[in-house]
Amino acid sequence: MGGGQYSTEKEAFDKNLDLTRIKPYGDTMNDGKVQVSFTFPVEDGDKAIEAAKELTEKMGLKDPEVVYHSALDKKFTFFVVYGKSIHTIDYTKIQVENIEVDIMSKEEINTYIREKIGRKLVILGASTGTDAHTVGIDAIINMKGFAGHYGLEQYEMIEAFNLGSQVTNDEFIKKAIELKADVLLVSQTVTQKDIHVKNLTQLVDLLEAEGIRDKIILICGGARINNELAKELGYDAGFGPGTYAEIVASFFIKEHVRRKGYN
Ligand code: B12
Repeated sequence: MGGGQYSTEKEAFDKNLDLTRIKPYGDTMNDGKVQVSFTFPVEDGDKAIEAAKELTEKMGLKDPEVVYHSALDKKFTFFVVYGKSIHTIDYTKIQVENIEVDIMSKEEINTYIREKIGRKLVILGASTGTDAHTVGIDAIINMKGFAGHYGLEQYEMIEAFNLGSQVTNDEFIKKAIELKADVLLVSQTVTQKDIHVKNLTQLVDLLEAEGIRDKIILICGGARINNELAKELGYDAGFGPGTYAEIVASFFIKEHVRRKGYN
């Protein structure tokens, strides 16, 4: 395997940043250095180490070095491999669907709801399906919030309900109907085997079957959720790491007003 992407040796050692051909940065520009870790379902030993090197070469890493290997069990071995990526990315062509939110303060949000909506907005949140992670949804809803940003329970013009974790989609919808929720906040943390996709999709299907999908602002969030995925799954918006209550509230109050045609 060689550095097939370079037309000249000079190019291989070019230390200038070229956004049309970015590479991982190790300790010098364009060195392409990356670290990968994985487990093979085989016994630790020379053969396993060679297999780990060959795999990382196939992944596009030049000069792979197995810097750590450890038997997890008789038949499983964990590896850490360093290598140089032969691939580059044209950063100027990358497009992501970001959510544009004009972030308002807690006070501005309360004033906006009072003046434009004239009643408290009802928010219902949960970590749904089999997902047991509550910290994310608590960060957004619970009074004390997260990282110095109060949660929605602190907002005078918001009535917020947090059902916690492992709430089935059926229970969630039942509660949404009972409370006449304006906004549903769904948290999903576990993404193994795409369980979040199945669960989030099922919620949309059930809301549609109940005939209430278009009456509700439907938002999901979690460490591996982004707006693009959320939209694809039929949600109004999706929020990832670093979200605070005021960010999501700034989005849903304006969306509510837009839909109701208030001005
Ligand atoms: C704490 C924790 C647990 C605790 C949870 C306790 C609790 N009450 O929540 C316990 C021990 C129960 C647990 C269990 C498991 N966990 Co766990 N856990 C974590 C851990 C260490 C931290 C997660 C966390 O609290 N983050 C802090 C919060 C604030 O961040 P956040 O969730 O991203 O939330 C922010 C944003 O994403 C966003 N957000 C989140 N939700 C929402 C919702 C809306 C509407 C909006 C707008 C925004 C939003 O806003 C938040 C604030 O900014 C992570 C590893 C890590 N370091 O991240 C693993 C991790 C999430 N767990 C993991 C796994 C696999 C599990 C288990 C399946 C393990 C097992 N085999 O049993 C079980 C899950 C069982 C189940 N049925 O769900 C994996 C998930 C891998 C994956 N991608 O699927 C992780 C990443 C660990 C790992 N590296 O493997 N876990």
